[in-house]
Amino acid sequence: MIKIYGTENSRAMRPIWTAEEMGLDYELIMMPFPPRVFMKEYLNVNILGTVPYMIDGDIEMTESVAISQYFVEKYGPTDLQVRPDEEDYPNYLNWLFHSDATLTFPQTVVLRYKFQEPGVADAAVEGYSRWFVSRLKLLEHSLENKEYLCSNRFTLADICVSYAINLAQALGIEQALKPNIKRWSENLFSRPAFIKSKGYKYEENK
Ligand SMILES: N[C@@H](CCC(=O)N[C@@H](CS)C(=O)NCC(=O)O)C(=O)O
Repeated sequence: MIKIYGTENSRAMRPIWTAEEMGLDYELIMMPFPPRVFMKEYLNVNILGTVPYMIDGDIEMTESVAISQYFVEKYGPTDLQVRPDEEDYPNYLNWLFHSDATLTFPQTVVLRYKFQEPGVADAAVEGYSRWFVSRLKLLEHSLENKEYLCSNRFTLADICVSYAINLAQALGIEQALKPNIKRWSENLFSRPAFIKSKGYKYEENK
């Protein structure tokens, strides 16, 4: 059975949300954050100590977007996947990579220095918050008169990109909620599969 390791509100939400949308059968192991500090034995499972981590038979993966893409391609067919013969396929790929390499990356710096090591690098919190907000220009522009990012339907691109907006809210980067992004993300965040994936918590001594 598929096994996903995660922590609350982390990038593990991408594959968890995807699995919930697809109705996949999977085992979820929720941990305290960061697990490399509060659950050191996790380093024996994932040498990086990061989440998500996914095991499916002999397959082990560490990247939230790649795991989500693996689910739709391996366990589809599903409309979450935009296929290579669809017009929006290049766009879809671009959004999948953009979601983590361009959007979540600066947020990681904010998370670390705003909440985990406050006072150590306040200028980085300020600078990378601004970096993140300025990188949202493409998203805000692309959502003009559109309900979804690709192919006029809800896809993995919406899941992977909107996770960064969910994280922005958790990090207190309110400038992220530009009008189109706000409308689009509110719609996505009302989906039962999103609500379920956000609700998974670590429970001590469970
Ligand atoms: N690019 C990876 C990054 C994974 C990652 O850094 N996850 C964060 C949580 S969102 C983490 O595990 N941080 C804890 C740590 O670095 O110890 C992905 O998309 O899955």
